[in-house]
Amino acid sequence: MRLLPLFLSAILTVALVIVLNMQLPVGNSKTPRLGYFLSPQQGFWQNAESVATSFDGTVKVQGLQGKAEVFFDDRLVPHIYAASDKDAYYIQGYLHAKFRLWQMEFQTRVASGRLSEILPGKDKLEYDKFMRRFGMVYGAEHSLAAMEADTTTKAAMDAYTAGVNAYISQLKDNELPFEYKLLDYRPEPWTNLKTALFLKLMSLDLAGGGNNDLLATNTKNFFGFDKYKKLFPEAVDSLSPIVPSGTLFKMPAVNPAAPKDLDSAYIGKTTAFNTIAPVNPDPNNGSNNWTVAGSRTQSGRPILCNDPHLGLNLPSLWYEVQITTPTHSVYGASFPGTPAVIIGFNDSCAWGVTNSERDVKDYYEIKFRDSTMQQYWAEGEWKNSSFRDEIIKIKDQPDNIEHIAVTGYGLVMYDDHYKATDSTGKCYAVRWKATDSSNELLTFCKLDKAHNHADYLDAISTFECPGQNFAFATKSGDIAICQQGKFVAKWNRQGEFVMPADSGYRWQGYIPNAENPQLYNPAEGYVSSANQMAVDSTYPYYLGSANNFPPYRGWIINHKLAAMHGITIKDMEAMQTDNEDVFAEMARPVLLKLLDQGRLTEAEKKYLDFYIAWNLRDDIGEQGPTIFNAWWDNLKQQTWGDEYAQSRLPLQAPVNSTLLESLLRDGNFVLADNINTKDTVETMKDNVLIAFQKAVKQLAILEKEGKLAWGAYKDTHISHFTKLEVLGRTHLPIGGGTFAINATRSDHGPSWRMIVQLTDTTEAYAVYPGGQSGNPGSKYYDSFVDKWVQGNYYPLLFITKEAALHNSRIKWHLTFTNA
Ligand SMILES: *C1O[C@H](CO)[C@@H](O)[C@H](O)[C@H]1NC(C)=O
Ligand SMILES: *[C@@H]1O[C@H](CO)[C@@H](O)[C@H](O)[C@H]1NC(C)=O
Ligand SMILES: *[C@@H]1O[C@H](CO)[C@@H](O)[C@H](O)[C@H]1NC(C)=O
Ligand SMILES: *[C@@H]1O[C@H](CO)[C@@H](O)[C@H](O)[C@H]1NC(C)=O
Ligand SMILES: *[C@@H]1O[C@H](CO)[C@@H](O)[C@H](O)[C@H]1NC(C)=O
Ligand SMILES: CC(=O)N[C@H]1CO[C@H](CO)[C@@H](O)[C@@H]1O
Repeated sequence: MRLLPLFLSAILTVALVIVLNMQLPVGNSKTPRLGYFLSPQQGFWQNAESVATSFDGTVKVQGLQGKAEVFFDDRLVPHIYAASDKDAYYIQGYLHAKFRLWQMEFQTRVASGRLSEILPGKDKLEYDKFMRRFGMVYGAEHSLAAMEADTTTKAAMDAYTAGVNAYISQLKDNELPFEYKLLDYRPEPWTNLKTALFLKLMSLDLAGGGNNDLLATNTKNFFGFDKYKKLFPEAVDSLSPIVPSGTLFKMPAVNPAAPKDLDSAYIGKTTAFNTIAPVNPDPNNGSNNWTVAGSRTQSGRPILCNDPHLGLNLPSLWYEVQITTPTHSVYGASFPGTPAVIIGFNDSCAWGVTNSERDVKDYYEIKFRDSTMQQYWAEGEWKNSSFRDEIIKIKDQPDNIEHIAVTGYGLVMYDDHYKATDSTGKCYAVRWKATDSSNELLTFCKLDKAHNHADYLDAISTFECPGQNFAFATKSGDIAICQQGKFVAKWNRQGEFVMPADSGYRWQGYIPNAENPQLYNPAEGYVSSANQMAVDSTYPYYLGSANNFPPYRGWIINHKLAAMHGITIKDMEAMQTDNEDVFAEMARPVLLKLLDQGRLTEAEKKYLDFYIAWNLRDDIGEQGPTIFNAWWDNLKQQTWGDEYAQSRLPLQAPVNSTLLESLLRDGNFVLADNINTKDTVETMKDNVLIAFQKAVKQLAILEKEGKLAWGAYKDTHISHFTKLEVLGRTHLPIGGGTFAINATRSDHGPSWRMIVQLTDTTEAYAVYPGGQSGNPGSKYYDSFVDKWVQGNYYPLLFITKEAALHNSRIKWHLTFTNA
């Protein structure tokens, strides 16, 4: 019952959070039943789990093909031994529900725009509308059809759903997860559609790249296309791509033609758009992964490393599991909400996944004939639209109906009823690849069973959206990487801005899988990806503006790997938690060159000295990263804040690499002048000085507050979904940063660190910032956090059933039999 004091303080906070964040009406009958929440028999007290809780037992269920055994190890990782794949997925569903039910359900509620049912409030309704109009449910329905048309994935989902529901049906009121009691609702039955919705939520989160069409359109209109191109270039100088420069690419199979009216109808056209999509995935939802071949390792066998960087939440996005059936045996990270292992290894191979950041959604301007939206103008004629009504149920209130027009250019997301923009009556449709039918689950079901490179290629071949980099290695010594997805073959800058609904602007075709960026046993002896552009500019297809692809982590990983030999697991651990800040390293010489040090006061010089003395690592106790961040942020503001302040509409800002590379080229930047000073023309020298002086003022305050050291300044935390502070872990003492391989920011970072060495006996290590249980009253709620904070790993136990019976790390035994 270690969490009792925590819960006492939680009660006070709960009331506040409900009032402040959840905006429930206060003091009337609609507040949650606090009496129920506090009741000793039913309420949250029942969720506290004793440290000595046993997970032994026998569960009677229906529909298993055979008896199944689950052995939990000392970290509460289940090792599932089942008579068939179906049984294993059934038990995986049961265990996901047993340990993570609220999270699974809540995430699919978010995905399907159903928050208002449990949490009324204008902000929740806005969120729900966004999800519906963006096509989350529409897309999930299409994917579900594809997943159910395939016998493998249909069987996996059916079994998984039955397993989740078996748990829900056995759940007693007093055992309901804490969050249900807090928010006063009950779980509903799981469905295959919910699994599809969960996967769509991942597509949305990982579709960070190219998500700024509306902002980019405003920005292009505000500056004009010529200046826009300088602010948002197509290439970066410091790129170290996944496929090495100099690789010869084949002639492209698809040659998209740019429309003839490009200048008048697209690039030069101005359309004001003042809405920003309320849900913008973090552009840093990225990751690192790399694989080194036996030629570079001490063991002579490949090592694969993966750490997907995502938002840090408790409970974690991941749930660790081993699944063993007569057809396969696999270990790794799974998604509560989805059957199979997503990132992991088996006896033959290991794989990891990172985000491709490619642009998979585009917006079209739609002109309707009248307000009924029944006909829209496209390709020189009036075309009929169809409709989709999305009914949003609101707790204790009448339903809200979103009447959404469906066009040949996608769902009409923005119209007169939703964030209407200008008086011209124009509407905007969104064409999102994830709303097409595709079967991403099949990829993971097949990877779990893969033995060799051919199996891997077959497994990933059906993966369409969101594009991912799949890193791969086998015991036989193969290494590979592929940026896989069904990517649209685009003409230059297609889909960067809102497009007219006309044939030349449609998606004209897809890049064949064989032409996706990929490597198989390259001479370099390693493959890696870290969200950078996958290829250089000789690749025959347009990838999207360089804005979407941060180059720095990829640069440092490739440079380090190229210099390493005799690599061991310890080397890889050290590299995954490496804090070298390569962006700061590239920036320091040019910043110091541009800074007129003669004009600094003594007080300012003090901070400059700290900065010069900095070892260029984002280590926890360093002051340099804080000084650099403050300086750089002020520099951006000083450089373009004046121009951006003049816009009535929201704009998109250039990325760090664009400014830095411009400085490195000629010490200049296109927006250097301060347009508010009419008589003088400022240069970047002026901006660098003013920015430093402004930064020092902020730094002096930080220093007084004791926050000059990087760890204190960055203040990493892991929040519970409800943002209840007592349920999260705050003020974590860790280093790392956006540009370091150790990409830990304040609320974002490596979500599953895994290292697998493919020796005869697989050696695998991993850690994630969470714990196996979603119950805040359990000791396993956050049991891995400290290890993760220290940058350490757990050795993973991948064992046969016979070995499990005698292994000292196995603590509990749960048997499943048919009732
Ligand atoms: C590999 O890197 C890509 C980004 O290039 C990222 O999307 C993916 O999650 C990474 N995979 C691993 C296993 O870290
Ligand atoms: C991606 O980033 C957003 C914004 O930071 C965050 O809310 C979301 O949880 C991230 N996605 C995942 C899967 O962590
Ligand atoms: C469009 O709808 C109108 C009436 O709603 C109908 O008369 C017409 O045949 C439809 N056109 C097409 C191409 O379906
Ligand atoms: C740009 O650089 C600043 C450091 O000054 C950093 O805080 C920010 O996260 C960077 N932006 C991106 C998108 O990486
Ligand atoms: C890297 O990040 C981890 C947290 O994930 C942190 O514990 C560790 O201290 C960092 N490494 C270094 C060298 O700071
Ligand atoms: C630890 C474990 O379960 N190993 C199994 C991995 O899969 C192979 C078959 O592909 C089995 O032979 C191993 O026993």
